[in-house]
Amino acid sequence: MTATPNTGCAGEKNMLDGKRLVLVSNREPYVRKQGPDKGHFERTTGGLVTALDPVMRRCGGVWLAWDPGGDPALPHRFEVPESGPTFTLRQVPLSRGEVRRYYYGFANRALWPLCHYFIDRCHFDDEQWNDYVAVNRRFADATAQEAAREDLIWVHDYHFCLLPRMLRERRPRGTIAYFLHIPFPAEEVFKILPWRREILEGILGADLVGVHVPSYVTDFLGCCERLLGAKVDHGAKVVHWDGRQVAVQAFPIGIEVEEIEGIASAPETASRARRIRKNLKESKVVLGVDRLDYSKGIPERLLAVERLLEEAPELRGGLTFVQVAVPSRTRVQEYRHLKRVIDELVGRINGRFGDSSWQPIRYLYRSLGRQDLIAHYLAADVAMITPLRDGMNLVAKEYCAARVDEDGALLLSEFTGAAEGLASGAMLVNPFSVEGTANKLREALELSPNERSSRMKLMRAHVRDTHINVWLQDILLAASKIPGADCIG
Ligand code: GDG
Repeated sequence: MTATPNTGCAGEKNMLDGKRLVLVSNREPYVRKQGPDKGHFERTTGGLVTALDPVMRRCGGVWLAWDPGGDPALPHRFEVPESGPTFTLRQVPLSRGEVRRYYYGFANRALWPLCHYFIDRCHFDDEQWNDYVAVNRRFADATAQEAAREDLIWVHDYHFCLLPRMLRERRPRGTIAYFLHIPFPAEEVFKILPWRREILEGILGADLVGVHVPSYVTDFLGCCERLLGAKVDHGAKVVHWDGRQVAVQAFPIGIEVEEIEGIASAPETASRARRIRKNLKESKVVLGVDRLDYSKGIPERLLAVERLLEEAPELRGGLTFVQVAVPSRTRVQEYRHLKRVIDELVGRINGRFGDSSWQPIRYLYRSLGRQDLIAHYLAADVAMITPLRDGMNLVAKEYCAARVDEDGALLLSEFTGAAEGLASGAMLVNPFSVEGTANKLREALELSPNERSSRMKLMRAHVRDTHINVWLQDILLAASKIPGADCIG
């Protein structure tokens, strides 16, 4: 059953029935500013925070997150956001060594590449695993301190696969939900992980396991059945484990559509979009926006743009590819290497085709302000969102929400969760094929205004139907139906 979009706070609060939401994620929603303004908080960037901050602002409760390099002697509970506090941020201090081994190590050099099918990038290291266990345990203790018996505990993402089980040991009758923001891979890939059993058992401490799309549900159930020997009801999508029933469901995450539409409709955003186009000499604009991550397929995308410029010389001088790459995980070797690869490719392509008045690639290695980002969405003729693998991809949805003018084409990788819902309007591509992507890009650039508009209308309708409120309410509804739930409903 799907909730009605935009019922907002009232619907969610009813489902929580006065109980609190205790949310756990690695990334903090607000971070203390550096420099003279130190002591104040600003919101962080990234898919998870973009999705969950509005939820917590509406529902209230406690959000536990890491404090990397944090001093355990300093205060770790704050009311946020500063402009009008609605929830508590509880920071869990981690030492630099723990951050190195748990976060940059096991989470981002074992689980992240594994779940995104980059087997050759996986590093399995016992020390990193040990710190992953220790940090999950620290969070289990902190969460148990914060959560009353009847609260709904909601654990997020691959950093905390062990946490549901650890919390179950501390709260045998508590209600625990878990949501994985990245893909759950096929069994043949997942079984490579030396700690596959511990990870599955950890997640199965939850009552409700949420993933983005049905294929991840199928893969997770298959792993529980064949790698753990658990009894699985594939029809009901339930794992029988440890005397409990664990429901596994797809909840495709969405965005706060009105926030984006509001910014996109503001006259200043439209005039910023016009300035962007003017600065690009009114050429056709193709846009990529990603964290700088190998899963996002940025080099492959650059190669496709290069191929198109080779094959369609008439586009030279009249097409600009703008790539916004937000710095990410810069302490991980693979990410530093990727940055060098991209720098070199951009240089090579600009050197090869550019001249004193035109550069085919504009590469912005930084995070843009929210309004500037949305102005870029509005300025683009084509958004080129071609990850090699992506759990969902919120940028694709934000691009459609921003197109209040119902214009703009979307070139979307078939290996994103977003492709399942946006397929009717997007042009789907296999990003591993340079030639195929170049051809599709050309087709996208040549779509008639009518075709662009009818495709965009379909995609905007889907984005509205899968609003972040729908995601939240569907999860709360599913949590309220957990047999024997002490909380909600
Ligand atoms: C993970 C999963 C899943 C990006 N550049 C700027 C900026 N952003 C914001 C976007 C968007 C978010 O970052 C990126 O979200 P994605 O979903 O595209 O990707 P991940 O960060 O990898 O997120 C992903 C997501 O979790 C949610 O479950 O969809 O599959 O990998 O919101 O707007 N924001 C600003 N400036 C930028 O330059 N202000």
